[in-house]
Amino acid sequence: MKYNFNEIEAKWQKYWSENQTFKAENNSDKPKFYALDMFPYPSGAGLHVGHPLGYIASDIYARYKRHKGFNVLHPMGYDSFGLPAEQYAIQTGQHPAVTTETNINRYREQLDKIGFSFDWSREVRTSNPDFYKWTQWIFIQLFNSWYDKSEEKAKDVTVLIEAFQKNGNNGIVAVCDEDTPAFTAAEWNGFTTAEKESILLKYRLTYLADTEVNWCPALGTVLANDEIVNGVSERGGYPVVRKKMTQWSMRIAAYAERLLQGLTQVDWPEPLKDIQRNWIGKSVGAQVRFKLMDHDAEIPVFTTRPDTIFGVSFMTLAPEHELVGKITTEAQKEAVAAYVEATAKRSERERMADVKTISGVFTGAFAEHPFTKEPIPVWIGDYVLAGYGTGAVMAVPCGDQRDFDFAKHFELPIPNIFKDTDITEQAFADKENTVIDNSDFLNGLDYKKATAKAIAELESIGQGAGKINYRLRDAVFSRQRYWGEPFPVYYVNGMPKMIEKEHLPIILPEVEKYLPTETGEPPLGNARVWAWDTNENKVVSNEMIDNETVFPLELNTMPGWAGSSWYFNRYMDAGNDSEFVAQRALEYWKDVDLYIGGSEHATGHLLYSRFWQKFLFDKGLVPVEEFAKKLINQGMILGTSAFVYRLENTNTFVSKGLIEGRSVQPIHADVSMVNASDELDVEAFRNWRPEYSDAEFQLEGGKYIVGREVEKMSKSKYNVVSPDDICKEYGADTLRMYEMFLGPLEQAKPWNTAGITGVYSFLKKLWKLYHNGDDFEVSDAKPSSESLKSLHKTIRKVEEDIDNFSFNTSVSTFMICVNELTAQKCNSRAILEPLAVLISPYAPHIAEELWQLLGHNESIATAPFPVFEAKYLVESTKTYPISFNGKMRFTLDLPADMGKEEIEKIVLEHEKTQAQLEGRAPKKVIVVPGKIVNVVG
Ligand code: ANZ
Repeated sequence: MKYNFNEIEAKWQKYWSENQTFKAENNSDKPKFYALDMFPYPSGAGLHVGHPLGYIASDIYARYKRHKGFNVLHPMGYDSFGLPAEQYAIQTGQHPAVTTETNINRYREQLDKIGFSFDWSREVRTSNPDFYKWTQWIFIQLFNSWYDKSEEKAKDVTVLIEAFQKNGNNGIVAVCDEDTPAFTAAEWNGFTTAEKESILLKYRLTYLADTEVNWCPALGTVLANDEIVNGVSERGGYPVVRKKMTQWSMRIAAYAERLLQGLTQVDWPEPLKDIQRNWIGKSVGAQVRFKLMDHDAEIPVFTTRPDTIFGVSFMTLAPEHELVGKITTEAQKEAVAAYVEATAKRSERERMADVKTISGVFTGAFAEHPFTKEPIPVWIGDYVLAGYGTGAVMAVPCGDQRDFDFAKHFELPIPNIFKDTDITEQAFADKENTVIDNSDFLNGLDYKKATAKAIAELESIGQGAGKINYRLRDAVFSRQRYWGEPFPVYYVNGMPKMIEKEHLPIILPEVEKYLPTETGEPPLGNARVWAWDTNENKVVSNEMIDNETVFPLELNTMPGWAGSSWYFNRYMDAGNDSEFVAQRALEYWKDVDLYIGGSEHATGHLLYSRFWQKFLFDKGLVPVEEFAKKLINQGMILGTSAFVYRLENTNTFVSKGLIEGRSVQPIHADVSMVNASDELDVEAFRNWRPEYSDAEFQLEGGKYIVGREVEKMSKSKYNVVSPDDICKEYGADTLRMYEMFLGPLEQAKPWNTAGITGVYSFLKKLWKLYHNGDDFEVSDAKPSSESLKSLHKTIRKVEEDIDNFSFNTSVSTFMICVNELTAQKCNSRAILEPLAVLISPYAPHIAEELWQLLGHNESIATAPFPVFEAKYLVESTKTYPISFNGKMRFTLDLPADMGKEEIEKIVLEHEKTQAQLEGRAPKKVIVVPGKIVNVVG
């Protein structure tokens, strides 16, 4: 019987689906294992062979764990809100829900063909109301919570209100303390409801605020920092400008320290952790307040070097700093205004990246040095960022490169406060190891001591304190989009109110147009039925808005990262209609044991979801603080693009070998038109595009040879290979094994379809082992010791490999094993049965088929993993070198457990020994068992 993979694979895919083979149990005595993939955005282009790489790896692991006796949760779903469906809707009028559904169906079909062991009964889609109902609910939980710094924990806002009623905000330690005025209980109780609400908004974990946002006019939306690459939008590459808008924000900055500390608890790749650490950007230093001369105001600055306080010779404010307007003198007004306007046009990133251009303007104002009381000129300069620290610096030109450059440029004084250090040397990196000089009470102290002393002195005069600063900013949570989760929020006199849980989900309304309105409101501004009736508790027509019982609903939607920040919890109990997850399910599954996905989510999804998880943990809603114990970033599969070369301004294409010295333009050709020898199917190329229909070709040796280049696999580069084609031609088992065979999971590697035949032949060879000609045939005879050795070597290596996520090396181990068993003509059931289980995580269809042929009635999925036994690897014979007077003359294979005397006897009787001795009697025979025999004669 031939290895008919098409038939076998279809048969088992049907079997698995009908028998719900991979359905995970929420009530099980087995230990749990949760293997998760980052769920895909279902794009219109479908999957290419790069996409399933991580899914195959996690599937191998999930299947392996089932063989090992675990109850495995291996779910899949769709991150189905997002921009592409919306942009398609803008262009075609097609409802995003419709395109999303079509794309999901296509994804599902493709995934099914690869034979994943997903529990589809738990599928989630972030755009489904039964899912986003709970996203809305979590948003409400965040709104109803504040962060108690004294306990480092989120708490209910009702606790805060009670405290305010009793003691005002005295004794409350919250993130917003610096910009929240102190009030007493009496004052609080005297505030109007609106005043109370606006104070509470400063504490809530999600809050409305006027924030400076990254506005992308072309996309008509706000973008998060991680959605901007090199100053332009990641999607589409459009310019981004800064703009003030009222937006929902998430107080992720409150969790900065815990997000940092939590990294020590998880087994995630070190480079990814580093990216998160840098993004959080912890700096230890001090906040120092400089009094302004001639104004009743202070400039607070954040510095990491309070020890350099006596080196301050000027101060610099960010041009956007709120004091700039107040303190600028008449004489400087014009210059300052012009400078402020010029910087507004530059993005924060541009300003950070630009270290060469030195620019700034003097405000005319002076601050007073906290100790010397000397006047310090106050400048503005765009190297100081408005959004970091306090947006102002104490400039120390002898300690900081940018301050130094600025001082030189504007001829400001550069006082030296370091002992035995020539400041023109610019050894800034090493200033921490120097000793302070010219600094009054800090003289003679090293960096550490001077820092502590400076902070203590600042505290004693009431002008500063130690401070830790984080670069992590609160995350803007509003998007001016249609295809996202609606907020469960309506507005009463401009104040946001939450809709109660019983009335969720608030379903996305229908709109006629998916574009912003003419008045610049987000797309939901086009909805006619988008008002909240507080009597009926339902969404009603806008015409009914009376601002008494019917109020306008929020027009923004949530960002792409909302649903993905908690979906992993939903899989534990996906169908639950009354809770986001039942506590019992959470207690059993707890967290993700293995999470596989791309490293590009380091500062987006993987940070936001850690933040939400910590919040849910604080509220007692989830049992663990970190949602994923282990994470692996799979490397990208690269495409091998093909290029044709067009002679400039002609329709003539020149074969690769003939292009030298000619002026040609390389053009991507679809790789499906090129064979393994890089030869282009010229007819197919002519038919590809109308503009190539009359293309001329200059051939070499009668062929058109294309150029090849390895690039990111992408539809736009025409280098994508579809998994469907591979499955059709070679089968899913071959695809799965080949994807693993390409190289280590974490590394980037080019796809090369030509290499796949090796894996395909291997599976045919495996199939043959179980067959005699056309007939399935295994024997019940005792296996040979060689076969047992081949099998157990393989068990040991494959188990070790899977445990180390080294899937590529297992594939070659299987190849060696099958070659050995073939050479041994092994067809023993005792070998071939465990072999089927061993290979089933990698090639599950063929394994199931063989398992059935071996006489089993149940799926192989939970058959116990073969147990390695070391005894089979013990060598049964030993090759002895036989020496005469120290010179090796020949070798002899003897049983490994043979004793000294017997060895000596056999060696001496051997004809080659007789020939060496030529009748002489040996003086001595030295036998080292297991090693060597030396005859001294
Ligand atoms: C005085 C000083 C002396 C500083 C010295 C450095 C060296 P990190 O580590 O990134 O936190 N700074 C503070 N706020 C800033 C802002 N909004 N824009 C640009 N620079 C700002 O760096 C903190 C240091 O960066 C602070 O310490 C401040 O300069 C500057 F020898 O203060 B330093």
